[in-house]
Amino acid sequence: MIIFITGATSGFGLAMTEKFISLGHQVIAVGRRQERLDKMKKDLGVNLLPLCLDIKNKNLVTKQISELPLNWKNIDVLINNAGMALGTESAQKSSILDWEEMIQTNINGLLYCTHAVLPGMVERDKGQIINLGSVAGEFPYPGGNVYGATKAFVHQFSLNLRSDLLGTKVRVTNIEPGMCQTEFSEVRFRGDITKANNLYAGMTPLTAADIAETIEWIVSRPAHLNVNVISLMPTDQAFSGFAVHRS
Ligand code: NDP
Ligand code: 8X3
Repeated sequence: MIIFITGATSGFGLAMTEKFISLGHQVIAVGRRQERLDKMKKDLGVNLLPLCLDIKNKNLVTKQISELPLNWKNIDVLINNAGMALGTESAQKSSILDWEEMIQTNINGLLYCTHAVLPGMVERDKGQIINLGSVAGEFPYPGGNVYGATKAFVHQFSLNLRSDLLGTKVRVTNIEPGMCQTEFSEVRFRGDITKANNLYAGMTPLTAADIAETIEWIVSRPAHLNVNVISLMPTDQAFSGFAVHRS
């Protein structure tokens, strides 16, 4: 299979790339950091096609996907994984630039990739799209404001895609993980490694390997079965009750 993975240079994307290559698939690995892509190419070999691409750039996404080499063109699986949270400040203290960056990446970037790949899947009547949502798209928490809202978009867009694709063999899944230790929190806390590590202190988070295994399971389900949504959390994470302010 040909598997197109955005955000392949770190975390979930890197773990998925390694897993799918080890299973003999071809992987198109997308990320912005060229040096990481070069190292991946060296480590993973001919079944890896590195694509240095910022998914926020609509024209470049369209161009690079339309110019894929012939033997890489017929994408079987699109994994819209690239994304980020920036900050945990309350909405009234947040930076509008952070909000825009999250919307442009988690929503617009995902849409550009989907829009470029989906018509080919429908034409071939075969394909699978897996979107990385989050528990933050379902459950609110302080400081989750725009990040959670972008993931709520991913949830509903995934379900709406299924509605449009009924009658085709194209499948869509939204996977919604909870806390998982990758570079995610380093990005969220702007490189403050201590703050990022403290988030996982005294608990056992999910790992990128857990997500890669789950996605491999989704991809290997038979063609008649669509996994709509998967929500998964560390056993050490759960929900909270309503907050009440008392004066
Ligand atoms: P990482 O920070 O480890 O990886 C994020 C990846 O996205 C990197 O490879 C980064 O590569 C890439 N990326 C970011 N922006 C762009 C862009 N504009 N264009 C192309 N690539 C981009 O985080 P995770 O692996 O943890 O996160 C992956 C996804 O999972 C995200 O959508 C995140 O919101 C979601 N998620 C994460 C959870 C967690 O707790 N870790 C839980 C739930 C969901 P580069 O910088 O090279 O471009
Ligand atoms: C990230 C998961 O629980 O940190 O999407 O919001 S959480």
